[in-house]
Amino acid sequence: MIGAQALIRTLVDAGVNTCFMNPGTSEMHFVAALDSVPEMRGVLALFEGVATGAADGYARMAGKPAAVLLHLGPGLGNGLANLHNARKAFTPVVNIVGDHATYHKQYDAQLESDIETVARNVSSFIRTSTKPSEVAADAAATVAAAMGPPGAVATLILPADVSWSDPAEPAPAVAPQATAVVDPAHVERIAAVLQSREQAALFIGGRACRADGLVAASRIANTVEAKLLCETFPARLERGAGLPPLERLAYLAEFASMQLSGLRHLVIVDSKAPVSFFAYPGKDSYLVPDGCAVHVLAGGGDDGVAALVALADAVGAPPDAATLAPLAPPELPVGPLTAEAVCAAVGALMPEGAIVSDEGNTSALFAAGLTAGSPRHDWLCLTGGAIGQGLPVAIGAAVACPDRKVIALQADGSALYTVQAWWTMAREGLDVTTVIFNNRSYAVLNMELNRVGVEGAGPRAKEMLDLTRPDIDFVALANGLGVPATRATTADEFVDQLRRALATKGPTVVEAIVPTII
Ligand SMILES: Cc1ncc(C[n+]2csc(CCOP(=O)(O)OP(=O)(O)O)c2C)c(N)n1
Repeated sequence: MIGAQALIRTLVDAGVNTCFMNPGTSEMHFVAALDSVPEMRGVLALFEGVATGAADGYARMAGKPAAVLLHLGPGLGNGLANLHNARKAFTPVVNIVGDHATYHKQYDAQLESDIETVARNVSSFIRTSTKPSEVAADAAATVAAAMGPPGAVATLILPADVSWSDPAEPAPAVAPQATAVVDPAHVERIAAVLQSREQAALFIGGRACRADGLVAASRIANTVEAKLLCETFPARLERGAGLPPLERLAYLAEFASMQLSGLRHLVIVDSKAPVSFFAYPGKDSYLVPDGCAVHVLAGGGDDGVAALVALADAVGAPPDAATLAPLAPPELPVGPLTAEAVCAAVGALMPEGAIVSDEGNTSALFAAGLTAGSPRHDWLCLTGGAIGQGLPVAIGAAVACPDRKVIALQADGSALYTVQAWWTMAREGLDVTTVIFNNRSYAVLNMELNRVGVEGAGPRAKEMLDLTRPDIDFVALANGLGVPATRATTADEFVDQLRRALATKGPTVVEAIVPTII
């Protein structure tokens, strides 16, 4: 076996059987080895940010990592923003970056660059494989590092000669570390704090946002009359009918401060104390109110769900004390097409088990409320604030869960960072309906212009936030990339088109022409 074959076989044996890629010359032996290890599914992306975002979406839904294959430093750089989002989501990603052959590096050829420096920004683990006989063990170690806990981006740099040389043989999987059990005495201490009945909130994130964590958290909140909040952009939130509803912390610090005001205790599970997204002149960055004590029940390496269950029992919460949302989808909208009408239609028509990739930005402001009573679904957020994640994450979710409908709620500006994702959806026949909110603007930045204290912004500044001249035709873009698409300008048209898109198995795009909400 050559190194590339042993590497791919090792990945498959460790459960990593999907690789999102955009390869180049230095990765040709990896590509060729796909035919000798047919259990590995290769998925071609036409831009590296699509591949990295897809790996993020895949692992959020599959609960195990995908691999990514990128071409040297420039390829890694192109994929960096979505690796950043994956890092913030604590998503396990096996990030394989091809490099020049070991003996070629000294010549500083055209594509030579410092890959490690680029990788360091997002990776919790970096290894450069130096021998074909070691590449399989390196791969097994990379998978284990990615799994954490918590999950992380682990980077394996793969020189071309390590890939093409023999002898190499597969290595056994390295057992990932178990999550740590939270000390029962710590749970008891926090239970006592909550039983004091001073104003408290549970603030949950990460794995605690899944059904079992939510049920335990809701039992606690109801029993001790605490608030239940989750982080602003959870990686994966299970929600809808039959699950506990909860408030997400608001994006705008002004609103987040209102949600947190008056608290004496904040109990954090698999998240961190809330801070403002950006600094604003004269405003607080740290959002925990003065006089509020922060108690970390469980961190990312701990079993936060088990800790929540233990805490629920410790405060004497009955097993059935959780609040469960009723099935109560909104009415279908009529009249003019607005962002709110789009969200209402999505809430009314969403099928059971849908997966929503939410990069609707300002236009999706109403989506949480209007889908709270929809059938049970998963909600995937923009964890790291680096836009261009929504469509790639939708790809990954659809590859991981081929029997579930994926709905990408997608703002127009953000869509265009990684719009090549539609081609991969078409190529792979992925069951994704993209709803484009075409508000012809970087709307949120218009608001931020005021919030950072700019006064009297002029037309030259506003021009930088405007997406007209020319207007962008998303139907033409989607068609050009192989995805059927329609455009709606009234609520009735949108409802009709969304209904048809959701009834179609395979990728579809519905472009909604909407005014900005700001
Ligand atoms: C990678 C990256 N580049 C730039 C930005 C800055 N940015 C934040 S929001 C935004 C525009 C968003 O516009 P759109 O996606 O159309 O959503 P809208 O604000 O109109 O709802 C930009 C450019 C970012 N967050 N991430």
